[in-house]
Amino acid sequence: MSKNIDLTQAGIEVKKSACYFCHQNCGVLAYVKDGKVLKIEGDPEFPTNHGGLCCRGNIALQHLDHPARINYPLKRVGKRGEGKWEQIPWAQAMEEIGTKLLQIRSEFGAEAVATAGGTQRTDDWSRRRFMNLFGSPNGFHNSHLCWIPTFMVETAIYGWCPFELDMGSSRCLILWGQNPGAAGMPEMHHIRELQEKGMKLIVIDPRFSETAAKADLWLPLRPGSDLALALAWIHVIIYEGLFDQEFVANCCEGFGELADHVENFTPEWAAELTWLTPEQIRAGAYMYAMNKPGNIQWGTSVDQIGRPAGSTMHARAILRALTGNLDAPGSDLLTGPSPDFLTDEEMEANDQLPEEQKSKQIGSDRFKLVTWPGYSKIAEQTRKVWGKAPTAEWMCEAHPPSVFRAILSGKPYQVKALLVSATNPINSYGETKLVLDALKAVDFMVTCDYWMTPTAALSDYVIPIAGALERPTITSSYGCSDFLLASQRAIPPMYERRNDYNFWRDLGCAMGQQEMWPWATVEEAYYAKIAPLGYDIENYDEFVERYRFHFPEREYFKYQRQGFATPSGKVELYSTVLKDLGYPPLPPYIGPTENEIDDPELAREFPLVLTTGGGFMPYHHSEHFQIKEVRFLRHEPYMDINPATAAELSIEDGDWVWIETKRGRIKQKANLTQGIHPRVIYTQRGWWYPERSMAAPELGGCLESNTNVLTTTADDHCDPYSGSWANRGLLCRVYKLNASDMEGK
Ligand SMILES: Nc1nc2c(c(=O)[nH]1)N[C@H]1C(S)=C(S)[C@@H](COP(=O)(O)OP(=O)(O)OC[C@H]3O[C@@H](n4cnc5c(=O)[nH]c(N)nc54)[C@H](O)[C@@H]3O)O[C@H]1N2
Ligand SMILES: Nc1nc2c(c(=O)[nH]1)N[C@H]1C(S)=C(S)[C@@H](COP(=O)(O)OP(=O)(O)OC[C@H]3O[C@@H](n4cnc5c(=O)[nH]c(N)nc54)[C@H](O)[C@@H]3O)O[C@H]1N2
Ligand code: SF4
Ligand SMILES: [Mo]
Repeated sequence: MSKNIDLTQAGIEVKKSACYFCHQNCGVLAYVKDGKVLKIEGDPEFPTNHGGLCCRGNIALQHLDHPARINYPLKRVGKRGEGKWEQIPWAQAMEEIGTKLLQIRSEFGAEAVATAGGTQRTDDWSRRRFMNLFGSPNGFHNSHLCWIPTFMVETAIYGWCPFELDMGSSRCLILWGQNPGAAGMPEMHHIRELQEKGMKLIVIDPRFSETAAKADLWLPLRPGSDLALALAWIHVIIYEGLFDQEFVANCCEGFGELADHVENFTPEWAAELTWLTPEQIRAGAYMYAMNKPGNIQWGTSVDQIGRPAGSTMHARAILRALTGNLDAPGSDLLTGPSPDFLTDEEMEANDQLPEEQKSKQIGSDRFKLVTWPGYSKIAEQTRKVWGKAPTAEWMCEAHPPSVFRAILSGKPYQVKALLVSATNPINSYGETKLVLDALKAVDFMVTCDYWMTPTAALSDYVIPIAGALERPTITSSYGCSDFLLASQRAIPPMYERRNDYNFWRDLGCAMGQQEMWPWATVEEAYYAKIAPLGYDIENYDEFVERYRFHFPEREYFKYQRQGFATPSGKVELYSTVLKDLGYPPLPPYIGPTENEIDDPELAREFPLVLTTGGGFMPYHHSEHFQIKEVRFLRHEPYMDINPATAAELSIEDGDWVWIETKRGRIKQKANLTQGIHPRVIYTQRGWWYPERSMAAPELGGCLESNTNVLTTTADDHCDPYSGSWANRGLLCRVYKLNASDMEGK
């Protein structure tokens, strides 16, 4: 917008909004006249994107009033999945849904109602609040695949999880299964600047990803074998004397036991398991341990490797501690939850959920870390030191695959209703056929979304949700970081769309929860959240306009003053929290969820190693497939295969191929690339075809190219600590489509 025009005189307001199409939440300026957004652009003053927006951020206006958006509450009138809907008023929808949920509660108990969520996109503390007041412990997300297990393992070991890296003076950054080159562009820009100042970059990724291409050291390991690498690094750092002797002596418990434990985990031992050479393994350990301070950035991969995930997180956490890269300038910071504003946990009303109901949380008998048993233990420690607990929504959840199984089997008890908000489980949860069966079988389902997704299409009610430009946002990692960034609505919600907050509040009020929902709007709730900051402001919008951010003063080495939030007050290399929960106190070696060494017979049938997902441009999970400006950029699904492997299988570049695991098969097109090991296959995630019929059984072609048909959620494939399931490090086979398969292609 030209700087020469007097915007006020022209009747144009500039609103400080944010993009919500990925976690980066880039700052957006929205130019609004007469209630209409005329134009958007990146906010040049925003600290992360500095005015830039990616191809998704740039289509916010097309998203706002896209013809396929759901604008009014829809009530099913035909059979489930038939695609026949009646438009009803918002209040009627809340009334009817509320009545049904109360009926279910009186007949089957509150625990018969579950909620499913996705990655962090909304004010999920309000969902938790609703569930606590209703009395059900069975809320869950697929964030089991996305940092939550990492957070809880690390918090068990050193009392918080460093999700804030102090990279400014870092000399070495490890991106462990992380690819900001495609999944976090603003962060990638920052990393490139730091590399220019001399920071070394290590990338651990089986693919020669956008980020691996910029690394000083690229470690292309076998998918799912991260644990062997981490254990071998611990071995090298201890036995070659590279550890920080002072930090270990003063701040860590269990070093002697750890040294004994890793004695045989040599680089030579790990080489066979990781497909790296002992020299590559040593080079990584040397680079990290000898270039201090350094960081290990979290990436989703380790949360997604299933069975060895928890142990891998433990081993990775130990690496930070051994090198003293914790809470020191330039290293990984233990910030704790904000003491200055109300965290999400303080908005959740967790004290309203009776103990008896907590004990019914599905999966908490087996997967203890991210359910009430582990959460309570960890929250008790963090409260002592930080004065606050981690967010319970996300960190304390029912085990999703077990809830889907409960719907189908009635065990441990019947689950009758599922409230789905901000997720498309058919595409993004594991083992799609299980999810699909459960969604078809559940008695009552409500979905809150922008679009008629395959999941929404199977629902009894679909609730229209307001998008990024229609809602205020507070960005604060899973509701428990020490900083916040605040943005405002550009315009009020269009049509009968509402924010997710209003859905949970209005539903709660329709069921008698009025007294517990004092804030009529999200802005009022946010104002309550930030009021303790003590700014001279009258309302939330004023905070956004005048301040927009709250970044506390950095304080390093806080543990010297307050200790670590663990039972001993030290970093527990030997973890008593894990031990008390029945898990190994030191990280045992566990092979990839499916692998050629433990199961050679399976490997004969499925000789290739599969890794699924990894964010890729232009999509965000299963979103944006209906927006032509985005779809145009990549209109068909692709899997990566090495040309040598493709030649053996007579596959040419661009051929449609089947990718098959024990769970099922899907079609994607072959992308022949040297950037992947000859024994590894990488599939794209998220794919469905909104242009096809959304009625069952087609449901937008949701099984055809959907990589989660291939993944596994069997109990013994899940991480025993957290229950996260396996998307990476599986066994598969690949073959060309035959003539009859090609119909319609
Ligand atoms: N195989 C495999 N599976 C994976 C992954 C992988 O790498 N491989 N990655 C995992 C990861 S890291 C994550 S985070 C999850 C993501 O999983 P999900 O978050 O479930 O992602 P989506 O499938 O895109 O579903 C999100 C839905 O929410 C809607 N939506 C967006 N914003 C809002 C909002 O504000 N309110 C409401 N009510 N709806 C909204 C979108 O339209 C979309 O339909 O997937 C996981 N699944
Ligand atoms: N474009 C785009 N950006 C996104 C998203 C998106 O869907 N699309 N999703 C957002 C979300 S919710 C999240 S959580 C972040 C996640 O972003 P990241 O943490 O970067 O994780 P991914 O992109 O899932 O995977 C990163 C890399 O892991 C590699 N990898 C695969 N298997 C393994 C393995 O077994 N071990 C190791 N070490 N590496 C492996 C993949 O090749 C990939 O390059 O991205 C966010 N940004
Ligand atoms: S989708 Fe693009 S513009 Fe939007 S927050 Fe993510 S990186 Fe920023
Ligand atoms: Mo994620």
